[in-house]
Amino acid sequence: AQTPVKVTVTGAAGQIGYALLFRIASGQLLGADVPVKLSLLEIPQAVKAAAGTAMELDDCAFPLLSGIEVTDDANKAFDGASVALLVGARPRTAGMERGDLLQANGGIFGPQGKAINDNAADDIRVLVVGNPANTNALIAQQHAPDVPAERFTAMTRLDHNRALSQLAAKLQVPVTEIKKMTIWGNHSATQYPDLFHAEVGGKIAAEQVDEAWLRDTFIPTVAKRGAAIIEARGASSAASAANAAIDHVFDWVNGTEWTSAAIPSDGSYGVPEGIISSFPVASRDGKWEIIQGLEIDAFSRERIDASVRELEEERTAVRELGLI
Ligand code: NAX
Repeated sequence: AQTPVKVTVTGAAGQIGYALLFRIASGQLLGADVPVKLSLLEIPQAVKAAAGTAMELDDCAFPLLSGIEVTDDANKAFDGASVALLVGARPRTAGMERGDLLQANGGIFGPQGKAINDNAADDIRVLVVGNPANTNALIAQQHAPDVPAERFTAMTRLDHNRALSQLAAKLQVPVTEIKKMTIWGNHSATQYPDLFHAEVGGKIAAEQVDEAWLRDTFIPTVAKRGAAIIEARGASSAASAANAAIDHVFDWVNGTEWTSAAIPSDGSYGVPEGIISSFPVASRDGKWEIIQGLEIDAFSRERIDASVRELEEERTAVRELGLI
């Protein structure tokens, strides 16, 4: 039988953790034939709650789940890990400045990056979900010099899935009719969901909707969907975020022709090298590749540039704070 793959989830006692762990254990993260070992990393105050979730995971008697550990020790949690889902983060609270937010997250993602560097398996793949996800991924990556830089990614798959769903509803087509959707830039309100390369029934999506809807409804609805969920549910997206994390890792490992993921830029499309920005990507042989050769018109250029500028500002800020 295949050796179980170790998957580490941080923030395991949180709401995304609760929606995520059962799906990993049931085989949806890596495939229905891949046994997994789970490692749940939490802060000391939340270890007991995470252990409670571990009891429930036991109670599912998942055939693919070969073991669970719960710990507040990052070195132990990442020891031998092949997949790390970094979900736990310091949220922005009232009155908090961006610098405070980045500082607090630097205190989490710097040490976790080092623990990954020192302990993870050679094939480690990291997905950062905790916000600000792109910059947290950059911080972790910069503390893991021995891990190939491209193994650090951040999640824009939820934004991608939201864009698919909004467009499918508008055009009254199944989501499966939509190809080549792309989210560019930062996982923030500046993100750019691009309909100029997306295709519906083989034709460009932007040509099938009116420009006002695209500009004034579609883009802001996708970009602000997180806030709308909080407003409606009284809590932030959890099951949909967990679902997107599953999609991201599954496609990374098993391959896809086209999706969106925030990966380190190689300079493509004018995005400064090293910045962890969302791109149209394919996954081949277990590696993300930026899809090349797309023509970017002025409308898209302006929006991609604005989001990338925000990422550059975040990178400058974490440099000035000495976090990278
Ligand atoms: P919760 O507050 O429910 O859970 C977070 C958990 O992380 C808590 O149990 C906390 O104890 C733990 N934690 C904090 N610091 C930790 C550390 N140093 N090591 C290990 N665990 C630690 O938040 P939840 O709703 O689960 O959201 C988690 C993160 O996902 C947030 O940063 C949130 O902003 C982000 N999101 C990102 C999304 C994306 O698309 N990239 C969408 C959903 C979500 O908003």
